[in-house]
Amino acid sequence: MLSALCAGAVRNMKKILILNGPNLNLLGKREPHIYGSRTFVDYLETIEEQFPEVQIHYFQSNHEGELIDKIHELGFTIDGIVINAGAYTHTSIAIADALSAVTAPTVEVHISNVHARESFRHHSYLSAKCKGVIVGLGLMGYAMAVRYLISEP
Ligand code: CA2
Repeated sequence: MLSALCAGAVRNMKKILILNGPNLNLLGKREPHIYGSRTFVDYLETIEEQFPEVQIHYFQSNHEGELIDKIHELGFTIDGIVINAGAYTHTSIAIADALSAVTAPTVEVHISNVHARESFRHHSYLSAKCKGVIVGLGLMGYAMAVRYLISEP
């Protein structure tokens, strides 16, 4: 009985996919002046504490196809996607197409203020497929995106 109740509660939890692209596995280990000194796995614990009512799925890959496969795998069943596609943001029509194909609403996040950096970082192929974009607010941008996505009816 109790396990049936627990299973029901888990089924009713909102589910969010956080997707990080290439080189974001180096967060906290290199270039702290740009990306801060915290690892993402450490920050993920903060997000999970902040949103105990949300099931967070986290996936990081340095490979475009793996990111697309994960969007296909979860993008029809979850409540939202938070994506920082790293440098693929500025190059990948394929990831943009995958986001268009699935039903989950998406928020694009960038840790750094891409508009204050090199001009090749100013254009995103993904933004037009997203509900919104959060740039330059550090890791907090991910929590803000989750907050928005779980507030969606
Ligand atoms: O600001 C962001 O979040 C970016 O998506 C980060 C990407 C960059 O290509 C985008 O233009 C903006 C790069 C991620 C590299 O991450 C590192 C983290 C630590 C050390 C080295 C790279």
